[in-house]
Amino acid sequence: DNKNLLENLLSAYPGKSMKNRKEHMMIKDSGEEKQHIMANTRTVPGIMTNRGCAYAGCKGVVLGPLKDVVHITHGPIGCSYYTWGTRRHKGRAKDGEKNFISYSFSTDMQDPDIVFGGERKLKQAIKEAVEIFEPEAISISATCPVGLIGDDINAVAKEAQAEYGIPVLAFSCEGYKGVSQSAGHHIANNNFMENVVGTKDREPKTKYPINLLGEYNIGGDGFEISRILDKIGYDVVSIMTGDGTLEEIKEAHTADLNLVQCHRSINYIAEMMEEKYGIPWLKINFIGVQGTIETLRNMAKYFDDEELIQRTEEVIEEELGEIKDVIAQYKKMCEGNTACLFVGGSRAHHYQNLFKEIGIETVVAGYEFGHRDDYEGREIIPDIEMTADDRNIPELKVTKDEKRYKLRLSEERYEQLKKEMPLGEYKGLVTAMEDGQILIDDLNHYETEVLLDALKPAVFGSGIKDKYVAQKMGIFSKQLHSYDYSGPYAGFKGAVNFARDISAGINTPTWNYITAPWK
Ligand code: ICS
Repeated sequence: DNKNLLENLLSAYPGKSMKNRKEHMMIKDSGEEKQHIMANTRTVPGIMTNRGCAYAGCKGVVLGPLKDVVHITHGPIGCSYYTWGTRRHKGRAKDGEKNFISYSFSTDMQDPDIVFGGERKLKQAIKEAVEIFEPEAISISATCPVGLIGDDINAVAKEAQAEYGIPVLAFSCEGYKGVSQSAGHHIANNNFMENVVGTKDREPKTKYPINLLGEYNIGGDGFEISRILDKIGYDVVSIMTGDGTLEEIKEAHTADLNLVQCHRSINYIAEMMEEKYGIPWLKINFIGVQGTIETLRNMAKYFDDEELIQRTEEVIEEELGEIKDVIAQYKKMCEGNTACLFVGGSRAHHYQNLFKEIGIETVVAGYEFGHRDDYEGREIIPDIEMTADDRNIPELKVTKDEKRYKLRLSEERYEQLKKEMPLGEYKGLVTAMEDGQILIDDLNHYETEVLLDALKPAVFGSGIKDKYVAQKMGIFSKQLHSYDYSGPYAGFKGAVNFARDISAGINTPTWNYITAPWK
């Protein structure tokens, strides 16, 4: 059984590593009162982890999708090159908007810059970017050597901002600032709150102004979500950050509700905006048909408006009518199979719904860099011990903005709604799992092979770093980060794309013809 499986897996480790890795595993047992899992701690040196760095989380994940900003990577060329287009966050310029998504900007630091300092090169890069591209803003992201040699990117940014009259934001997101990309999310969140949100006012376009947080338009997910929200009549003030602009984030404080898709990467802003401007946040999930329906109904209920509730039901009915039969068809081809999901900090949870809708059960799930609250729910936050790594990132304290704070819900109504929907709440991945199933944090290549070999799932949902290991073992691997050049997978139409892709991947006879190169 799974207990033996994990014991066998662990037995290959030397004592200290065994103890460490054991804490990052759990077999769900709802009979136990409180089950814990260790997360967001350093990977054991020498282990092949799938994690990224703080720079990846800041520049690559949170900043990168903003299309009106020239994102300058201050560092050696590799950091910029490997974050160039690989995440597949798409951007489409609307009227008058600028779009630099397809570019990659770097100071291309060389040995002399490391020895004598790179600030001059950075200033020159900003000058060129302003002259050639005329962006709405510039971001500077630091890579490891910048912090090590002590280039003062904040001073350079300040000077450039004064000289060119556009926002120039500096992010001290050196790769080593945290144990994973998660640290970079936090650094980006803090800077947006300090320097961007609340710097421009705006009148709502409809009665329902909202922000969409933690949605990055991977493979066009955001295009599908926006299509649905527009159809119902929502006014999307800003998106953080898929297909988004910095201009819109300036106005984000004018929304009446924050939707949180990816809790891990953006919960800091959601919390701070509630504190500072009084905007409640709702945990949503646009992955999966049922998730999408539930999300839309919760949103309508939040605004408590008959017209909106009715319109929501109309749209749901219309959209469902278009996809129901197609999905049922694919379900027949997938039913009874199992999946192992190992993705970032939210998708190993979100995608379980979508798999379930085509009859596939998730038997192992884990995050690369989720925190304990992403597993166990936000109620665990007060119990999480701060480590030296956590203290690397300044904890930003915000207070009520007396001028712009507005109470959106009475205290009673907030408490009432909280009972009916995840308002200001995320319950975590563990709740999605069944008893006996495995949760595993910061999974590595060795463990991947052992688990796949023993459990032989029909599909392994993961990323580029382990995709081909799985496929050489004869197991279909679907990249749940980049979607393997496909997508969108969100919303109603996305669910159809997903069902089609998974069904094709599972049912292709290819897997029967594969002999692993090591066999
Ligand atoms: Fe959030 Mo890859 Fe998101 Fe998540 Fe995050 Fe990353 Fe991607 Fe993955 C992400 S922000 S890049 S939902 S879009 S860092 S797929 S936690 S690891 S699961």
